[in-house]
Amino acid sequence: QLDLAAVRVAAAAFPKPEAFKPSYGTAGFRAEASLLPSTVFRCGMLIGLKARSCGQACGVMVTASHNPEQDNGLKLVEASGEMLEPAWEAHATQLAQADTEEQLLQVLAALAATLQPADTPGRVIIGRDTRSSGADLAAACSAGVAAVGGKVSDIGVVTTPELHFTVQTFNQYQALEEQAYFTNLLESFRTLTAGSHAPQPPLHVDCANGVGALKLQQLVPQLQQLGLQLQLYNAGQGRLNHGCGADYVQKEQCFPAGMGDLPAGACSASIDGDADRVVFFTKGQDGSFVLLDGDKIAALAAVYLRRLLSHAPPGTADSISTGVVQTAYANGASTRFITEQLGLQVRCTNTGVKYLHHEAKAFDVGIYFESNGHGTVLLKPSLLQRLQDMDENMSVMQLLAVSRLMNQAVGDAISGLLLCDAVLRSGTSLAEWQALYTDLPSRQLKLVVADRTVITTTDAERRCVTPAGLQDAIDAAVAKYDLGRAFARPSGTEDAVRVYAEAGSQEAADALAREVAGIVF
Ligand code: NG1
Ligand code: ZN
Repeated sequence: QLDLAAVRVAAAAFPKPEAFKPSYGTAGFRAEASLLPSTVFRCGMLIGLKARSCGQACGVMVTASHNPEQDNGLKLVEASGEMLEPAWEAHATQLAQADTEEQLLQVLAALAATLQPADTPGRVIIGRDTRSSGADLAAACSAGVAAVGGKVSDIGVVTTPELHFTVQTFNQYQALEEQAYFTNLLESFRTLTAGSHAPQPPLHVDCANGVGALKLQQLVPQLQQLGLQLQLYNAGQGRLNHGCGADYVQKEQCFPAGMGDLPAGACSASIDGDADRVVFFTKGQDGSFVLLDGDKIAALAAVYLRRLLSHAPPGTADSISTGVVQTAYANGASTRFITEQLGLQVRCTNTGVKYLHHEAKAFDVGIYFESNGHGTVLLKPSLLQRLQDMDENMSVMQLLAVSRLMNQAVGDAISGLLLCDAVLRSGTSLAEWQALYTDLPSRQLKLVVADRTVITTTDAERRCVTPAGLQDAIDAAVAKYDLGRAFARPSGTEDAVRVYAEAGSQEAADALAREVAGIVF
């Protein structure tokens, strides 16, 4: 079933750099682009076999998201449009790390034996972001798919969520046109904003000089007709993710390049290099930088969905489970707001969207956002069916529109932008959004240590298991601070340990973070 001789010939064109040991991390593979041809070729073989085995389309996104231009990476996508099942990450790592041709063929043959690829060619939909290394890496990936007898549809430069959406909808409707993605966004946004299409003050968007700029530019005229004026910044002339983008804005807590001069109160947002994250920001009357991060977006979405559900036919809200999924990085004030003020359940998972997505699916309405702005709102198919069977009422139509606007496969910055804009038009002002709760002062530190793997964690990464004594020392430090909370965990994307601390004042949060960093070292 698998022509190993052909694989051997094809693989010879993509040798693995000797010392390179790639592994499938929190968000797929990531490295300096020149290291990656063998990895993407081999992942092409893996996902090609998976597509043949399930007889459906799977996907590959070539991107390194918020990392610098010289890096690249890839994320593998299931036929459902969701991220690769965690159990498969180990296969991808094993294949990517094989040192010799023999090892590579052995791993591949073992995979093929378990997968039993069918006679159908299967299909792999490949997309890439705007990085200059993307086209060659996509071609290497295509060669991998072809080497195992799979068929490729290269859809060129797209956002990460667009690729996920395309895989999901291709398997439903066999359509690959990009217009389907845009039409879905525009039509659901139109329904959500019905009755409020009068021109609003502009929404200023930092596009990180990435693929999001290309896609938003295409949407500008139609959004204008719906009353949304988008003003795009960092829209492709400058360096990707350099001094701009959602990651920079959230981590550095400052205005992105070219946006510091906006007037106080201007509603602004920042997306990342592959447009799967979004955070909002504005300028206070005193000129200060004010961040509305992923936690604030989750809170706004929760307020809005609770309102829509309360206007749905009697009994609907009571029979529906609504929950918010966060990670340990969620500001404690947001968790308290959602549980105490909104009365909704909050669950905490490990860092990484795949964990949040999985947990959110347990609710009828599952809202998940990482603090960095990566997330979405999921509505369970059984709930959608119930809503479709109900009499047409504005709230029911809007709930259905939320499920179409919000990417159901993965976090999507464009969906998030449009949802927040729709809510802001529905009666919650930017000032009210800011005032939902006040963030506890916090501090994040990144420590480069000899071996980050000596730290292992439990309880959604909030407590350390090893090395022995570390957690007791952190507990003792935290106990000294009013409203103190802190944790340390190894990063899944960088060779570093991350420390997070929050406390009653900024000085206290800084001091607690430093104290925990001292313990970790
Ligand atoms: P790591 O490096 O495991 O902390 C980072 C982000 C995650 C997630 C992934 C993937 C923080 C603290 N961590 O993971 O939230 O977005 O990258 O991009 O922001
Ligand atoms: Zn991203």
